[in-house]
Amino acid sequence: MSAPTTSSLRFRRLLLTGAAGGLGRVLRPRLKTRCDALRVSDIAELGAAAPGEEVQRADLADRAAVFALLKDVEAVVHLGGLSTEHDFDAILQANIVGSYNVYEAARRAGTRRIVFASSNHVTGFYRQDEVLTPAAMPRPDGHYGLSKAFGENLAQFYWDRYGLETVSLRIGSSFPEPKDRRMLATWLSYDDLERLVVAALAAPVVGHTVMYGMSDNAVAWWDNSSAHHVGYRPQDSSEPFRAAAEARQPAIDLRDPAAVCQGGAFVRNGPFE
Ligand code: NAI
Ligand code: 15L
Repeated sequence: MSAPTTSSLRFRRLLLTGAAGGLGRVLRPRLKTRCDALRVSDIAELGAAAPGEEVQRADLADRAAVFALLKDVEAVVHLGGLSTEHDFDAILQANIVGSYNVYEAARRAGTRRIVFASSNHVTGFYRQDEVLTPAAMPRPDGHYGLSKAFGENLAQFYWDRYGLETVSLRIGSSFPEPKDRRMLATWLSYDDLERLVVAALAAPVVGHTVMYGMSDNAVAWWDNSSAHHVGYRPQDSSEPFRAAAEARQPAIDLRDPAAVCQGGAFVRNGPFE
């Protein structure tokens, strides 16, 4: 049997967690074209199921609910959880216990692969004048970044012990456009996000691969050459937004860690939702 390509990729059942969130709403219709059944889940309201969709609300911290969620699932795009800094107890439930539940349920269900939405905040305390590979030692910039580092370790463990594959995507800043100077380096367009997730699902052999998620930006702090096998080829760039971003933020203060560190404001204990 030949491995799927990004154009022929098709699953029987794919699970999308965090489907009610910003990126979940972007990926929900796009992933639908890649599977017979798209199971969408979130703790929040998800709306009615479209044709070919299964809506299954669940709290990721609820183990029994997550075990039910993974039933007959071939692959998972795991976006669910808290996506900014919070107090540790909240992060513990949604991101740490939540990700453990997803991995353990996936192992029991015989799921083949997970695409895990990690974050650039795993390495947020590196400076903006350092270019990192995914092998750089983690330097999380808060509870949130710590939880994503845990998620990556979980992925490594489930690959080493159980052969469950993961691509951990250290996503930069995936929004309609870069909001400030920092995001000129970290921006990931929604179309490139789709390319990245589809490549991570389609690559024939990944084991546990860690890579950064950014568009083809002129300024970059991350070197993804160790993940060339995933076949992600970004097509967008933040450059057309440069003038607007610089006008919004005319100067940066080099004494401010939030201006100098890759994690931006997260290194100062924010933003909170
Ligand atoms: P979001 O906050 O809009 O979406 C996350 C979703 O997870 C929400 O719909 C929320 O209701 C759900 N959720 C939270 N706690 C839950 C729980 N206990 N059980 C079930 N669902 C729960 O975040 P966004 O921007 O869509 O990000 C998606 C993923 O990508 C997140 O894991 C985030 O950490 C990651 N990421 C996003 C980046 C971005 O630039 N948008 C950058 C780096 C990482
Ligand atoms: C993240 O991990 C967050 O989920 C997102 O909301 C942004 O803050 C992004 O990082 C970023 O670093 O810009």
